[in-house]
Amino acid sequence: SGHRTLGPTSTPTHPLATAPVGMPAHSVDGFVREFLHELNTNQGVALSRSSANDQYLALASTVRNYLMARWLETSRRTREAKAKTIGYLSAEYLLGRQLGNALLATDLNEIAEKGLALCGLDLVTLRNQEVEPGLGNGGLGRLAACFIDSLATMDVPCIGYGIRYEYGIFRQTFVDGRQVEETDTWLALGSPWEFPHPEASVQVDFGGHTERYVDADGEERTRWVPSWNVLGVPYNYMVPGYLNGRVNTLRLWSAQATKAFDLQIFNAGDYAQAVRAQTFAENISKVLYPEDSTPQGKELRLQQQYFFVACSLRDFIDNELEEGFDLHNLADRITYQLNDTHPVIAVPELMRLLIDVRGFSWDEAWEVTSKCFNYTCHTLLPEALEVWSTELLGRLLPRHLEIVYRINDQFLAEVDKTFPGDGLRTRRMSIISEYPERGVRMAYLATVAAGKVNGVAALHSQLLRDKVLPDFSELWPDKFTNVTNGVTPRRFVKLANPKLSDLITDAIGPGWLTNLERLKELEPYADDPEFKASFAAVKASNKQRLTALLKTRDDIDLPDGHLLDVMVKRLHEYKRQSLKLLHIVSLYEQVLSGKLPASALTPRTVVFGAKAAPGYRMAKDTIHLINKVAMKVNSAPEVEGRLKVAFPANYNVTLAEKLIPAADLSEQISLAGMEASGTGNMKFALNGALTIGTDDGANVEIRQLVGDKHFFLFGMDEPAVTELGAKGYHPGAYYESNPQLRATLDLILSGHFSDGDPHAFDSVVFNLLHQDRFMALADFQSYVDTQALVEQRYADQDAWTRSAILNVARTGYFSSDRSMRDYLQRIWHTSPML
Ligand code: GL2
Repeated sequence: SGHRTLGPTSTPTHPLATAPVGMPAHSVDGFVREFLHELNTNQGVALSRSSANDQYLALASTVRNYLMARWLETSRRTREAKAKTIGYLSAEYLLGRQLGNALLATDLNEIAEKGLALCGLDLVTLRNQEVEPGLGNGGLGRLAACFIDSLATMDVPCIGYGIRYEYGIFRQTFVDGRQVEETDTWLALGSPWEFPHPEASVQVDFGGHTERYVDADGEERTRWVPSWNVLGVPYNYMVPGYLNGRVNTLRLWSAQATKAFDLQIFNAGDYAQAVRAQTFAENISKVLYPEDSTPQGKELRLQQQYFFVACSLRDFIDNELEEGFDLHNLADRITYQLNDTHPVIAVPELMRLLIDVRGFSWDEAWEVTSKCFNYTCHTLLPEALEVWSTELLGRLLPRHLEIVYRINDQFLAEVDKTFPGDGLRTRRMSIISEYPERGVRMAYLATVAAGKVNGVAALHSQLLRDKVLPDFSELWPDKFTNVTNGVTPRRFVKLANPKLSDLITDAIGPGWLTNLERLKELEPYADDPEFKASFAAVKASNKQRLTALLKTRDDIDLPDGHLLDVMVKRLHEYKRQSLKLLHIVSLYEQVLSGKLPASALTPRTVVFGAKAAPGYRMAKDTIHLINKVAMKVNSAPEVEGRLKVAFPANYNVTLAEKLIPAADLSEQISLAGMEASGTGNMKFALNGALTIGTDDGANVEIRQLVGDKHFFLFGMDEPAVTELGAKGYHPGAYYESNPQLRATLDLILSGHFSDGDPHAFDSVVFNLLHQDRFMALADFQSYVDTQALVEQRYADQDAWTRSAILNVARTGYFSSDRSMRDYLQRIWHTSPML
């Protein structure tokens, strides 16, 4: 291992060889030349014989070429300045389509549109060819993508490290209303945004055992003797800043068999076995685990985690630092952000590198390691906190387990010094859990090693201190902090909502896209009749755009003039899609039974978008129920023109970009204390939807900023939830005492939505009636009452539009640029390059 020899072997004499890399001309003509050149030389086709895919790939390469010089220059500048880099370690990056963002970052949109038109091609059609890289599950993965966008835009050196899954999040389809998963073959038609570097592959070891030996200086040392290994091949992706000339790197690792690995077996004479070995190695980066917030503890997942982390640490030391750099000073050059517990195995890996490979003493290594990491926790669900059994960890990474034990010994000694004789506390705080099996609590390991530990919204960070890690926050109060999440306005305002963006620029001038607090300047326009009319027209136009998309994409008809009520997020019991469903069934039941004339309903279309983890039964049954209710409600003459349910399959970033700008009402209805932050909630508010939501996650901060009058709050708050839980929660009591709730559940139990089969939805309904861990029945009445307020408010379109404008004006805080500023100041202690 070590530094590779790079560059020419003798002094270059051609003037171009030492000049900065060139960039194609920023003109329609230059663009057309470059595009046709790419089509002809890269795709090997003439324009007249090119497919839409050829054209897309050539277009992507063309735009890429405009970023290339800046990318190489960014890397040169960063190295030269020896600037501190953010190493963002994340198992997920939910990037969304790349082309639109690259066009935006290079200011090439108009040029591309004109140039392609001169070639007889349509930019929008080609943009729609792109299959989004879905290398994440939900909010956590999308957050990582927003953060690296913001860092590039703010001129901060950052390398995003992760896994190049061959298959991303599954493609969801519905068969008879049930979710069916298909593989996501995002690489099948080519991947123009990546640059593989097989020559820079890194070997990653697994298994085997450890040995003690005495080195030349007479020191006792440990050596890991692994039993197998794989290669990590880096694939680089550009992360362009917005119009600022910076292009950072996202480096994703792909697993391959090492030569030695199959040669060994091949020499033993078993060719078929050698080929199987290849497959075995490549399995490591084959597929993204589709569980969101509920990991399954699979061995392959631990292999994935160690694989990408080991590659990433080695990569920075060997390829980003100058030769001979003294690793005692590593923290001056990199700060690693641990995106949840998935990359936490990096902590013992850095210790191992420093001690076993670089000859550091334990104390020297800990001194460095404990300065290099910070940890972000993204959950409050106990089942989401990863615990790896010591049996598995010891088998896969025996040296790392030893190191974890020693970190724990040293840590518990410190606890004992601070709280002498408090054995109970020591046991509570141990990184090693003993029940139900001996395991390593990755969140504890992260907390012990990290300089700072943060939650992702104010309420979440408070609950993290008080409920998840109370002993740790008592021991190290200053270690804990909050950074409220944010979203990138480049993708989720400018790209997703160009018409609103133009309207904003007309009103307050340019510059707000990189200084989103400036949206405040829109406040006076909330009372400007002309602006209000334009704002409403933008919303109407976004609805039409969505209507057209859903027609072609899903053959769904969106009615005109409805309140568009949207709930899009992963399907999870704590998020309470079932509560939204009860509201729909309740409205429908009241009309059906004659309690309410259909004319009393505000015309409303509810749109769901949600994937369920393939092994999560309750979530899948809920999807089935939603689809069955949709089928019935949508064909019932009683509510025709008044109530409609749409559930387009395969919700993803691409669909989100069309759905969110069209929405009137944003559903953020998790049980208080369960949603760490939410980020969809921010995207909706920024695009002028009003929120109906609980006092949970970032909803709390959204409501504080937009004001109570412009936010529909309902349900128990977190202390009330805790109190109800302590006193004993009995969902059946709500069923007994609330006639409308009873009629609603009874209608489902009657088989009305399941062709007369009364048992089809037993799992969902009986779970609500007898367990209801997330207290949907307790919040039901408050929810439907608040929905009635929504309808009253919507009846006054002028007041609604005013509130929508104020939502936009007051939510600039939720730019991920602001989140990054917070991390820079309070956690990373570094600043943009100037
Ligand atoms: C999540 C939280 O559930 C969500 O509330 C939060 O907004 C995001 C980003 O911080 O992280 N945690 C988690 O495991 N997933 C999330 O979306 N998947």
